[in-house]
Amino acid sequence: MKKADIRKFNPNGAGTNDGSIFGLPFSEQESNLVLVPVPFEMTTSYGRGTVKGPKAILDASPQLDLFDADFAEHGLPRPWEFGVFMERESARIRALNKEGCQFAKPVIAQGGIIGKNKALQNKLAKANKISHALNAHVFERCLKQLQKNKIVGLVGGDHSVSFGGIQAVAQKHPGLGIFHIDAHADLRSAYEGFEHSHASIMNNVIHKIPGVARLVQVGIRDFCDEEYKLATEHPKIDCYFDGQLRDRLMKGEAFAKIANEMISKLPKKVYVSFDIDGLEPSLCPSTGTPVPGGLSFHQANYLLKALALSGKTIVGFDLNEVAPSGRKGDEWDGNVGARILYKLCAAALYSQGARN
Ligand SMILES: [Mn+2]
Repeated sequence: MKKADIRKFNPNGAGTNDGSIFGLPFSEQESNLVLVPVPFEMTTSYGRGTVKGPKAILDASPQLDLFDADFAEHGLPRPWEFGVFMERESARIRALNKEGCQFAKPVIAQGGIIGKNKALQNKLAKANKISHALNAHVFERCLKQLQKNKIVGLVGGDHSVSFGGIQAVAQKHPGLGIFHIDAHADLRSAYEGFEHSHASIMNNVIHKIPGVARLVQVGIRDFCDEEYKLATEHPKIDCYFDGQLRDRLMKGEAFAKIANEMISKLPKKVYVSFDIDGLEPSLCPSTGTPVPGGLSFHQANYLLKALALSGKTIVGFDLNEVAPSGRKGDEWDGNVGARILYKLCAAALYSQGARN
C-alpha cells in the first residue's frame, strides 16, 4: 500500500482545523481510505440528532493525537500516513433526509400503528421509497470508491445507512462476514412499518444481501422475542449477548479469549458495522437509543485490534448513531466517535497490509 505525501503534515503540531477529517491535508486521490458521510435519520424512533453525527465527528477529529499505540508495536504507529479522506456531505442525502422525515414523522408519532388510515399508508409508502433511493445512492458511492481500490467507511446517520455500503462491499467480496457491535440486535423484520428501519438493518442484511455469509453480533442487550429467536436460531448468526459476555467475564474468563472466539466465527473478509450505542452510554450520552451496560472503550478497541491482528481482512466498515448533545462546547459524543473512527481506520489499514 502506497503512502500519501506525508511531508504535508506535522503530526507533532496541533491538528489543523480546516474542515478535513483528523486535520489531515490529503486529497481523496492520494488517500487509501475514503469516508462517506451519510447524514440520514428518517426512521429514528427515539432521540434524534444522528443526522449531525458526521459533522460532530469531523469537528472533534482534529483534536486527536494520531500516534496509534495499539498498532505501533505491530508496525503501524502512524496509520494516517496512508491517507484518510472524508467526502463532503452530499446535497442528495440532505434532500432525501428532509423529504423522508416529513413522510415518516406522522407514522412514527403513531408508533407505526396506522391501520386503514389511507393518508398515513401513503406517507409510509413514500418513506419506504425514500429508503430505497438512499440505499441506491450509498451503494453507488461506495461502489465507485471500491472500484478505485479504496477502503470505504460510512459515517452515519442512523443505522439504516449501512445497507447500501454492505451491499456494495458484499458484491465485491461475496462470502463476507459482518462484525456488528451494537446494543440492539437490529433483527426486526420491519419496525413501525419501515422496510429499512434502523431497527431492522441486520435482518435486511441477512435476508436481502446474498453475499453476506455470516453475522457476528456483540454488545446486544435490547431485543424483542422475534429478534432473540433469529439471533439464536439463524444458521448465519452468532450473537454474543451482553449479559452472557458479562457472566463469562464475571466468572473469570479472559476478554481476550472471548474476543478470539468471536473473531474465529468470522470468514476471511470482514465488514465492521459499529453502532456507537454498543458502548457504555457514558461514552455516547446523546445517541438516539442508549442502553445501560455495553462495551467499555478499551474492550471495543481491543476487539478492533484483535480483529486486525487475526489475519482477517477488514474490507469496509461503518460507524453510526453518533449524535451531538447540541449543548454549546460539548464535543464529547463527537470526540469518542472520532476516536472509534480512527481505530476503525487503523484496523482496516493494518489488516490490508499498511505498515510504516
Ligand atoms: Mn443500536
